Amino acid sequence: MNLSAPLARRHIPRNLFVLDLAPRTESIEREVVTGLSRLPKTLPPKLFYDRRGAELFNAICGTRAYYPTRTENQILELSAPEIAAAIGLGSVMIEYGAGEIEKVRHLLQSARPSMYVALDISGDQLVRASTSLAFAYPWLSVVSVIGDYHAELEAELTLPERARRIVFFPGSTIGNFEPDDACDFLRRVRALVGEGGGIVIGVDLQKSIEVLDLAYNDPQGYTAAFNLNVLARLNRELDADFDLSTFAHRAFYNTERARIEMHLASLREQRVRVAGRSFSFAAGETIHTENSYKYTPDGFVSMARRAGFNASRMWTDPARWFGVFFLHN
Ligand code: AVI
Repeated sequence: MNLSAPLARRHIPRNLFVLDLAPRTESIEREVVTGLSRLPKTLPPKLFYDRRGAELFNAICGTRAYYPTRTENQILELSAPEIAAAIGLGSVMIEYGAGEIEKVRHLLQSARPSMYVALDISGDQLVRASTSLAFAYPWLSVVSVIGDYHAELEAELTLPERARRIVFFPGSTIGNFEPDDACDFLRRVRALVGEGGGIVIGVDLQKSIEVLDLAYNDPQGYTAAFNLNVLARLNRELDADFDLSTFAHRAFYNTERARIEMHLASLREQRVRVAGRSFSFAAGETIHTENSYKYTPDGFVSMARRAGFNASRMWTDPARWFGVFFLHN
């Protein structure tokens, strides 16, 4: 993306700064080849979010079956004044996985941060969404960083020294991390926000298997298309030859591990070429594409404690399907 081109520049508001720290294709290739060489085969969930994947994810969020988005939005809307009071005025807000940059809008008016940093792997969507945010909030300094969770923000960006740092991590994306990685992520957030800082984080809570299974098998088929789109992406970007009609979406709740698992099942025995290598699939063999862990409030708070946060507060909905936590010291 060449943002310095005159045409592009004219559409970038003055209060927006864009930084591209996206992982290069070579590193994606390495991760894909490693994942497909494992048994069981895996692919990293960040591959979901190319342009089409981001569109499909937005479609999922709008379905009746996928309750997390609307439930979290309701919590944020109802509790915005309390959450904003907990955050305090004039902070630097850093949102990981900002996507369409919608949820933070619930908090901006009352928390009035001095700077908002949005980080997301899906560059086109991020630039479009942060441009519209910067136009809508001309008083706010907006920085959009194209990159994944490992982007070294502080090495690339000078954050204001004295403002309180608040990470905003809605959507229960923490559920897509393995529990140890989730704890490490919270530890890194704690180091980034420092003494006095905190994190507002959305967490999907444990509930009935029927509700969970339906959320990842929506009747419209958006989740299936989202899952299969990964193979279309590999065909395009890594010169792969997956025949999408020979793979099927599978999603189910694993009760023992308290997680939804998403897989792509090969419907027949076959060989597929990816990045110049050949991978064989038995009939029924799956590629494990995502885990989405579901927490209990106590389980999540004890993980936050292990990560070093010693104070927490939770806002939830009447059915206690979703929790928005504020963790700080
Ligand atoms: C982004 N993440 C929190 C979603 C989830 O629910 O785990 C991704 C998703 N996968 C299928 N549907 C939604």
